[in-house]
Amino acid sequence: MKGNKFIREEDVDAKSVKRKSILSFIVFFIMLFLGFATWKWINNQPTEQGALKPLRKMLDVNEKIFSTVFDSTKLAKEYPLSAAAKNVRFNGYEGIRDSIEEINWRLNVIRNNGDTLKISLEELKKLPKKEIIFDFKCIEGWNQITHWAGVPLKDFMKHYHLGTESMKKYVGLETPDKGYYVGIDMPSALHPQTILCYEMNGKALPLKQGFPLRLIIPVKYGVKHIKRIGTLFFSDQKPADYWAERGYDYYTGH
Ligand SMILES: Nc1nc2c(c(=O)[nH]1)N[C@H]1C(S)=C(S)[C@@H](COP(=O)(O)O)O[C@H]1N2
Ligand SMILES: [Mo]
Repeated sequence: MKGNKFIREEDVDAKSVKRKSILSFIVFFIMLFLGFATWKWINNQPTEQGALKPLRKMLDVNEKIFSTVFDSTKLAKEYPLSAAAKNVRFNGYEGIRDSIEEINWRLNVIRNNGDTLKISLEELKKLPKKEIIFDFKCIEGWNQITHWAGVPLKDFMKHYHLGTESMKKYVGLETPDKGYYVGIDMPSALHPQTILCYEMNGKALPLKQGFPLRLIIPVKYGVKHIKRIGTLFFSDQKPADYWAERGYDYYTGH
């Protein structure tokens, strides 16, 4: 046997190490490329309600879990009158910048059959009045114990024979100019503490606080408490929602 048939041990090691490191390099670059491609792909997806579609899908899964876990019989904590703020904060002017007169205002309720009920503030005030003092919470990070009164949405719906409408999955509410709008899941809309509100601290709502009529829905964050309601409708599809379109959670319960 000639010496050149023998391969020295060191040579074998050096060769396999070289091969292994080339392989590692290739794998590393493939992974790098795949990571980059995925990142590119997510970024190039269309947005849906303010979030990129693949990420929105994950949010939707979260929302499903929360909306089924949400217990509509759970009451928000209520407080004594003495705890209610005298100087009530206000926040958000969307849809309420124009002036408004009570005589020109009606609550438009679109029935399932397409008819529209037009209800004046005077008529609403004849319905049983409920007061509520609760901790109003805004997503932006402030909260305040405040005092409101109006007719529970549930009682309102019974009074106006909106039984078939209450079988729908959502209530949609819009300002008269459609500048602000929210969608509420039916269990939260029919929650005993949800009111069509026309009073704050025992007086008519101030303009900034939503005169003549706003929603007070203590089981939700401030964004859902739409001020100056013009139209109310019912739907099995999620109604458009101003802040959900800008990326906030649709249900925003707490
Ligand atoms: N029409 C209308 N309603 C609205 C808003 C708005 O911009 N326009 N902002 C919402 C938000 S984010 C909050 S926190 C509450 C604040 O209610 P307040 O002004 O009575 O404190 O109103 C909600 N309702
Ligand atoms: Mo808010």
